[in-house]
Amino acid sequence: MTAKLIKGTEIREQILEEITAEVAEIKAKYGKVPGLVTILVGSNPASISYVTLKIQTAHRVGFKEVQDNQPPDISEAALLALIDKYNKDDSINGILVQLPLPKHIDEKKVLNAIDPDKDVDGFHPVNVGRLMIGGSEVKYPPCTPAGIQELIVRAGVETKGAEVVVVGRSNIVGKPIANMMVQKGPGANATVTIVHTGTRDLASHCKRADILIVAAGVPDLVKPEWIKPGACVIDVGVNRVGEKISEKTGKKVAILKGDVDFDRAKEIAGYITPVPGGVGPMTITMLMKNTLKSLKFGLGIA
Ligand code: L34
Repeated sequence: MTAKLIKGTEIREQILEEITAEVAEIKAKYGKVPGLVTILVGSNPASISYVTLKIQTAHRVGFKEVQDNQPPDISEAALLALIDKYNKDDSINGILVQLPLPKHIDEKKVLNAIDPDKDVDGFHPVNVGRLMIGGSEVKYPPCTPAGIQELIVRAGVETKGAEVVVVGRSNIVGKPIANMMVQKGPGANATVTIVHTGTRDLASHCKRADILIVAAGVPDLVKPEWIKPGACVIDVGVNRVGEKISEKTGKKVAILKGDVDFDRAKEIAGYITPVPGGVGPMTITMLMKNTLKSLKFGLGIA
């Protein structure tokens, strides 16, 4: 059996077209476009790559986009002051501070400083709380989990009553996606298990999963024997395992690998996301969706 590929790059196109059209409509009617600022501290190669893609996508859908790069030794106080500046800037609807931050900066303090109304990452405790409550309380679902849910729904995979196993308990992916899948409502209503480094028998849990969501950051962690035949496998890992020369550009690029042994897993799973081209592009797409939503909240049309 060969699994159906869930292509984030394809699903992205449709959603970005919808966003582009809506941005144009709002611009014509209200004279405003969504504004997104990405704050990048230092020069982590993965972060540079993701932030560049975010800014390019924002540009493509007609947003005002600001890429604010800061040196690795920026003080915490200076970073907090910068966030305050964008909190007060009416042309900015979304503020994103790319993670991870250098060790001398308290990540929690930084995330808490972002105005929850502009927190398009959905990482502020207020938005985390809203997500936990669910339903109409949710303003900004975090981008990677929102992208995962969208992929599952658009692939036509039934979630109601499904056994969902989430591997990993990060604040960015594991905890929020588990929380979203357990809510009562469409694209959710599942029975959810979170497994992590403290779990006694990882394999036995994974084997039960109708939908297996893997966000551990460990290349090839999930073995094909752990996959239930026909299951939907969502691979959130983007592990940089080496470098190669790109055929397209002739430049050095990272070799990316997921958390799942893709080549063998695809022979067992019913659905599977590739890395790259699966969850990653959806993360960026959902960021655009949240930023547009932020402008709409401001205009009273959301
Ligand atoms: N604040 N920090 C904040 N928000 C986020 O939502 C993130 N994340 C994670 C890291 N730090 C963050 C991202 O943006 C991970 N992440 C992310 C974003 C995009 C992609 C992967 C992870 C992505 O587009 N991946 C492509 C390959 C890109 C490449 O070639 O490097 C893919 O096809 O998987």
